[in-house]
Amino acid sequence: MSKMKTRITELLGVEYPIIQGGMAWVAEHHLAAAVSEAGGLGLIGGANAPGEVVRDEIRKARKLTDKPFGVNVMLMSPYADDVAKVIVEEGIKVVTTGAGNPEKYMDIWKAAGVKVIPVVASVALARRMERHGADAVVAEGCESGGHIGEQTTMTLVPQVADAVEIPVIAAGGIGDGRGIAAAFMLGAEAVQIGTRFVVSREAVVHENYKQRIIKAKDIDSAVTGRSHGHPIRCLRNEMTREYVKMEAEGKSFEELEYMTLGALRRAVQEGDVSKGTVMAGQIAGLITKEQTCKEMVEEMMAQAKTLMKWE
Ligand code: TUI
Repeated sequence: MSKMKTRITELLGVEYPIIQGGMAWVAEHHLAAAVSEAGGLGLIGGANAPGEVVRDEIRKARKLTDKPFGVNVMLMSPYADDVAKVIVEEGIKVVTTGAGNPEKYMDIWKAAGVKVIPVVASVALARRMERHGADAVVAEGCESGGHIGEQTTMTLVPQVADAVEIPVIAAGGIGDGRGIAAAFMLGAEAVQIGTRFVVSREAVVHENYKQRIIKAKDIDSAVTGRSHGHPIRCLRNEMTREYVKMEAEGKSFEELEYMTLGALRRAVQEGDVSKGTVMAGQIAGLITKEQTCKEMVEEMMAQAKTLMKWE
């Protein structure tokens, strides 16, 4: 299949305008390497892991691929400072950030020649990131799984594309070639895909978690934590029902946090998809089978190219 050139494919040195989401517990070295090998940009998710764990993941990914891959820094992590340093020490060339404002790391990353791509959920943060030297932004709508903002992808992407000169990567609700084509129509020059890659053959994720996504219907998505300002999108289950009940009863942030502590790891690694947190985007209902990352990328790109009449 012919390449698809945009400012993002040039910036990242990748074949296809697809980057992988930096999903906590899911985006480890096998997945990152597989997405990069498929011609996209794989990412290791720093999540809440200490710097040394991320360093180890980077080194393991390097053994699996010679292609470029990046690291996602979850800015609410207590180890974000450490991970930011490890990225420089390990010579990583691309960073995406989530759940915060990465300004304080911009100087060290730029000085080390790292391409910085903050994930934003608003026009204001996109503008601010551009002023601080970001190379691109991911405009992530609330269709995404995990920690979300308020705007939908349909409304956020064109507004961010109009507000900044740097290239925009669309995220949230994209799971096939139609979503990619739509994102390009909105002004994006690449897409970030999360949920579909969770069910990839290479993702080291418990089979129950993959099956829960594969079986999900359109309306199976829920958002917990809105009342205390940390909205998290995941699939409905016993945990979300109990959470919503406790939220309605006005339970404190601490009590709610305690309930979800470790719940994502329990779902991803142990397969507890009833009491664990099954983070996934609203596009889960569209995802019907496990495939390799290469099959996914090629299928999506072929469909997008036909729709956009690209050669
Ligand atoms: O970061 C994500 N998605 C995530 S992070 C995550 S791990 C986690 N676990 C428990 C609690 C919180 C997080 C799971 N999913 N996506 C990128 C994203 N960033 N979405 C929204 C934002 C965001 C929101 C507010 C970025 C910046 C922001 O404000 C920053 C500021 O200071 O203005």
